[in-house]
Amino acid sequence: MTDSMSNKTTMDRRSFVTAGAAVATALATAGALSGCAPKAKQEAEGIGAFAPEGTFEGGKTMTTLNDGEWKNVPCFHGCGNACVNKALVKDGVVVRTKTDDTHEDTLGRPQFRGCLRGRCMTELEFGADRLKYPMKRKSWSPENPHGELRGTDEWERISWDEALDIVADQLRAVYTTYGPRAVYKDWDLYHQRSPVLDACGGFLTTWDTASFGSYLSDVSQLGMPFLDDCASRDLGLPFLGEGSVNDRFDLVENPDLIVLYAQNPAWSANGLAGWLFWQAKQRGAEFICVGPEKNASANLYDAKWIRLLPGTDTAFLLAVVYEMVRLDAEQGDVIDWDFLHTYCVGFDDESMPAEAKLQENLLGYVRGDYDGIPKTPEWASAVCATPPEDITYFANAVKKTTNAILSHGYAAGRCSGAEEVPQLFLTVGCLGGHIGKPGNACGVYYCDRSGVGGTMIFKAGDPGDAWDVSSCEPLCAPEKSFVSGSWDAGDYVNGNQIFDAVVEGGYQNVGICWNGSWKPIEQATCDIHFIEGKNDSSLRSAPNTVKGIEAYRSVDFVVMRDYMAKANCCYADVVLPTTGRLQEDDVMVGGQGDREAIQYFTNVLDPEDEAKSNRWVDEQLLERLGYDPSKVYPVSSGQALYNKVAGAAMMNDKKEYETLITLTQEDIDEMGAQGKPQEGKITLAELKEQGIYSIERHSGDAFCHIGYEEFIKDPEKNPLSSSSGKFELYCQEKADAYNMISFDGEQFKPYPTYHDIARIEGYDFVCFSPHYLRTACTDFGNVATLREAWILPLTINSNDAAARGIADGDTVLVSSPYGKILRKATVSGQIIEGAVGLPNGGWPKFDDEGIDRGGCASTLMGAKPTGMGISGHNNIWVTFEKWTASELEPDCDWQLRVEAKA
Ligand SMILES: Nc1nc2c(c(=O)[nH]1)N[C@H]1C(S)=C(S)[C@@H](COP(=O)(O)OP(=O)(O)OC[C@H]3O[C@@H](n4cnc5c(=O)[nH]c(N)nc54)[C@H](O)[C@@H]3O)O[C@H]1N2
Ligand SMILES: Nc1nc2c(c(=O)[nH]1)N[C@H]1C(S)=C(S)[C@@H](COP(=O)(O)OP(=O)(O)OC[C@H]3O[C@@H](n4cnc5c(=O)[nH]c(N)nc54)[C@H](O)[C@@H]3O)O[C@H]1N2
Ligand code: SF4
Ligand SMILES: [Mo]
Repeated sequence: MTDSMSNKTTMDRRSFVTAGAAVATALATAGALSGCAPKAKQEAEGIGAFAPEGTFEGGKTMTTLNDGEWKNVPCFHGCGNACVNKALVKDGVVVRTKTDDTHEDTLGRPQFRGCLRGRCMTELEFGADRLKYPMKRKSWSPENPHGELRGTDEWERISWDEALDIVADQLRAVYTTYGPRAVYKDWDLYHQRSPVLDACGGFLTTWDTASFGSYLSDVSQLGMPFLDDCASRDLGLPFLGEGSVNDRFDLVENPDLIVLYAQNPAWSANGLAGWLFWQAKQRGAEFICVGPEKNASANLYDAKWIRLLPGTDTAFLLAVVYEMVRLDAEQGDVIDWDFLHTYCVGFDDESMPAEAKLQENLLGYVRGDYDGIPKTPEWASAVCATPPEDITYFANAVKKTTNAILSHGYAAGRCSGAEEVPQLFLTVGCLGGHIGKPGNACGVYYCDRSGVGGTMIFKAGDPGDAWDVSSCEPLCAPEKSFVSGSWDAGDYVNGNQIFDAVVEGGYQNVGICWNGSWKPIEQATCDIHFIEGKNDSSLRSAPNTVKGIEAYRSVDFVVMRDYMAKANCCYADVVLPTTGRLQEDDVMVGGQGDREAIQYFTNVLDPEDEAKSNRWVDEQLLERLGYDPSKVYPVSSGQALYNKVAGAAMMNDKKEYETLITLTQEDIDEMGAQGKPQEGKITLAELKEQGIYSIERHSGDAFCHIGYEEFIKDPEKNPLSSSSGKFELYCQEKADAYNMISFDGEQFKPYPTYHDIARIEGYDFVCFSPHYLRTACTDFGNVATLREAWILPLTINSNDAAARGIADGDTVLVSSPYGKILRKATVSGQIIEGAVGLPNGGWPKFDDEGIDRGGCASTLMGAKPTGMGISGHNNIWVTFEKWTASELEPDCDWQLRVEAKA
C-alpha cells in the first residue's frame, strides 16, 4: 500500500459506528421497530442499572456524573471481542456506564469500544430478573415430583440449608440407585466440569457442532486440548488459534480483496474486529460477501453480494473450483499450480498421495470424470440459486494474481450436510495460493481475539485451582463410576440427541470429536433421572426446544444454578442463585480476550441478596455428601487470583514473556494470598484504575504475523499436522473418520463431493439464524433495554411476502414439523427468494396453544444430526403465513422471571 493510502487510517470511529448502526437498523428493523413500546424500563424492584433521568445536560458529560467509583466490567460475552466497559457505582447502585476512554483511538493502539450490550453488562447481572434467593417449585417433592408442572408451577422461597439438603439428598439417591449414567449435566459447549458430580462418580454430557458446525478444529480457541485425529486437523486446515490468519496490520494494509464468506462482522463482531474491516475498506480493499442475505457487513463495506440458499455452499464451491479450472485454461494465471503441487496433496493426478486408495480426485470430480456430471455454474445454480454469472465472477475474483483474504464465519458449517464445506473452502484458498503471504489468508478473521492472528502478546498466570477428586469415594458402585467429561471416557451424547436420549433412553455414541476420540458409531442406552445445569440455556440454544421441555418434565429432579432467570431455570425444581462475573476480581486475556491487551475486572457491587459463588455451593454440597472440600479445592480463591495476576506476562520484541504487574506486599495481603512482591510494567493499582493495559503497535513491528509463513518458507522443516504434512485436498483420515461415525449413513470420499440435502415436504422455505446485535448468543437476551433497542424480526424476500399477502410489520406464524413461533415480518429485497432469516436471540415463551411468542429459532429446529453429527441451525425447513388471530406483544414488554410469590 502506498503512503498516501495509509494517510486514510485515521478515519473517525463515529462514522464507523453510525454507519454500522444505520445499516443494521435498516436491515433488521425496518418498519417493525415502531412496534416496540418505548416503555421498557427496569422495574423498581430491580437494582437500578441506570443513571436517574435528567442527569445529562445538553449531551455533555458533567463532572457530577463522575461522582462515585468507576469499576471495570470488561465484556467477555461470546461475540469474539473483549471490550472495555466501566460502571460508575454510587451508594451500592450503578448510576452510569461507559466504554473505553483510556487513551486516544488510533490504529496503532485502538480503543476497545463496547457496543450497546457492553453498556448493559450491569443490567444483565443486576437486573430485575436476577436470582436473589434459593427457590423450590411448589409441587415438587421427592415422593412425587409432578414433573408435568415444570414451567407452570409456582415458586417458593427456601433457605440455602433447605436447598442444599434437597440437592445433596437427590444426588445421593440418584448415584446409589442408578449410577452416573442417570445424571445429565449441561448441554455443554464449554466442557465445564463439576467437582461435585466428579466426586460422586461422573455424569453424562454432550459434544456438539452447534457453534463451529463442520469447522470443528476451531475449538482450539476454547483452549481445548488439541485434536490430533480430528478430521479438520487432518486436512491441515487453517484453524483459528495461534496464527492461522494474518496480523491486523496486514488485514488493513495489504489485501486487494476481502471475501466475507458466511460472515457478518458488522453484527457478529461489531467491536474492534468489525472496525478493522472498515479500516481495510478505507485503505481501498474491495469486499465480496457470500450468503443468503445482503447482510449489514455487505452494506457497510459496500460489498458485491453473492447470493445463495443456506446450506448449499458445497454446490456453490464445487462450481467455483470448476470455473477456476476453466478460466485458468482460458486465460491463465487463475490457479497457482506451484502452490497446489508444493503445499497441498490430492487436487489432481500429479499431486496424489502415494498411498491413495482411490485413483480419483477433486479435479476429475468437478470435470465429471467419475459421475458424468460436470460441476458447472448451471449445475450448481439449480441447487444454490446463485446466478451462474456470479459464480464465474467469484472464481475470477479470487484468482492467484489478486491479493485476497478469504475469511469465513461458521454459518455455512452450521447446516445439515455441511461436512465438505471446510475442505472446499480451503481448496479455493489453495487454488488461488492465498495462504502464507502478505495480503493473503484463508481462515477465520474474528470470533476470537478481535480479529487478530498471531501469538498472544499478553498472558495471565495459571490460577492453579484445578480441583482434585482423587480423595473422594464415588457414591455409586466403583465399577459404575465414569466421567463423560473426561476425554477418554468414550461415551457422549451428540448435543442434538440429548433431549431424545432423556425421553427415549437411547442415543448414538461416537465418542467425542474434540480431541480426536471418535469411535465407531454404536447405539447406547441411558436412563436419565437427574439434570444439573450451571448457566445452562439449552432450552433456547439447543435444537428442538419443545422436545427439550418434554425431557425436562420427564425426570425426577432438575437443579439449575444461575445469576439470572433463563429458560432452563423456569423448568427446574430447585434454583440456586449464584454470583456472576461482576462480583469478583479477575484478569482477562486470551479466549474471549484480545491478543494485545490485558483487562482487569473489579467486583462491581454486592447486592443485599443471597446469591453465593459457585465454589461456595460446591463446597457446601461436597461437605453434605461427606467429602472434604479443602482436599478438592487445592487453593483459596484469593490465591488463585494472585497466581493469575503474579504470573501475568507480556511479550517483548524478542518474543520472550516478561513479568507484567508490579505487586506490593499490601496487594498480596489484600488478596489473602501467599507470595512475593514483584516488579513489572504497571502497578496493580494502575491496572485496576485503567481497567486495561494495551500496547502501541505499528506496521512491521515484532508482533506482525503472517499465518503459515514458516510452512510456506520451508514445508519440509515445518510440516503441518496432517499425515502428509501438507494441506490435504484428498484426505483419507477425513473420509475414514466421517464414515466411521456417520449418523445418517451418508458416506464420504477423501476429496469433497456433493451430498443431497433432505427436504421436508410442505415446508418450502429454508430458514437461517444470523447472530444478532441484541444478544451474544444466549446472553443479554432477557435484558429489557436491548429488547427495546432491537426487535426480533423475520426477514422475508419481498416477492415471497407479496405472494403470501404479507406486508412489512405484519405478524407471521412460522411453522416446522417441530414447533411454531410468531415474529414480525421485515420485508426486504436484500434476502434471497426461498429463504427466511430469523436473527438468533429469541427466548422461548409458549402460549396455551403451544405457540412460541418469544420467537426462539430452536423451537423450529429438529434434532437429527447428519453425517459427522452436525446440527442444521442454518437450514431449517419451514413455512409461514400471516397471523391475525392475536396481537403479538413486543418482547420488551415482558421478561422471563423466576420468583417466589411474596
Ligand atoms: N436457533 C439457534 N440456536 C443456536 C444458534 C443459532 O444461530 N440459532 N447459534 C449456536 C451457537 S453458534 C452457539 S455458540 C450456541 C451458544 O449457546 P449458549 O451456550 O447457550 O450461549 P452463551 O451465551 O455462549 O453461553 C451460555 C452461558 O454460559 C455462561 N458462561 C460463560 N462462561 C462460563 C463459565 O466459565 N462457567 C459457567 N458455568 N458458565 C459460563 C454464560 O454466562 C451464559 O449464561 O448457540 C447455538 N444455538
Ligand atoms: N452480535 C452478536 N455477535 C456474535 C454472536 C451473537 O450472538 N451476537 N455470537 C458469536 C458466536 S457464538 C458466533 S459462532 C459467531 C457467529 O458468527 P458467524 O459465523 O458470522 O455467523 P452468523 O451470524 O450466523 O452468519 C453470518 C452470515 O452468514 C450468512 N449465512 C447463513 N447461513 C449461511 C449458509 O448456509 N451459507 C452462507 N454462505 N452464508 C450463510 C448469514 O446470512 C449471515 O449474514 O458470532 C459471534 N458474535
Ligand atoms: S458484546 Fe461484543 S462488541 Fe459488545 S461490548 Fe461485548 S465484547 Fe464488545
Ligand atoms: Mo457460536
